[in-house]
Amino acid sequence: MKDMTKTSKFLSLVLRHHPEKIGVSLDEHGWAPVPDILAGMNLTMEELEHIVDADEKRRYSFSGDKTRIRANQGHSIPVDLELEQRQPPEVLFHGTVERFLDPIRREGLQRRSRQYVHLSPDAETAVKVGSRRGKPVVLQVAAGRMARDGRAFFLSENGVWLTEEVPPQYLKFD
Ligand code: HQG
Repeated sequence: MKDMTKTSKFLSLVLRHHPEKIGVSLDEHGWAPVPDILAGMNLTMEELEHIVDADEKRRYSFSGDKTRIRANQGHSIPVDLELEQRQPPEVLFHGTVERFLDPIRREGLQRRSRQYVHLSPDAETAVKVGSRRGKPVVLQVAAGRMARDGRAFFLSENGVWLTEEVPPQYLKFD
């Protein structure tokens, strides 16, 4: 089977940000019809199944009957993933880089182009997230305290914690 990394990245782009690039539309819950993805990306069903199954972060899910596919998190387009609010652990982690620290100290973590701020359940995962942009810096998030203060948390299908913003008073920078 051909190397699917590039194809998987393009699938993320389509399912999270730009379905129109291949003429696909997502429904309100983020689902795209599988036949449209296969045609638009020139893939066989076997290749698409391979991308979904081999993905180390479990970025994608098929519907039960495999007629639809969606990204499990990371969207910039507004979709309702129908996630239930969940009680987070006391501490969550966010991987970032030095150059963002000043604005983060001032404004807290903002979702930027995405629908939510993404938080990791452990420091190792946060290191990987931060490393995408340079030398990683890991911040601790007082998620338990945020939840007690009435802020909503959601857990994506693939284990990423999501929340709308993290004001600076809930962040630990060392
Ligand atoms: C930073 C990947 C300045 C934030 C990952 C981050 C994750 C601020 C960047 C998922 C800021 C946004 C999401 C502020 C936050 N001022 N910078 N106030 N608040 N930032 O890519 O969390 O491989 O949208 O620290 O593994 O890096 O794509 O978010 O550096 O799970 O599946 O602004 O994407 O998953 O960047 O990554 P992103 P993220 P995939």
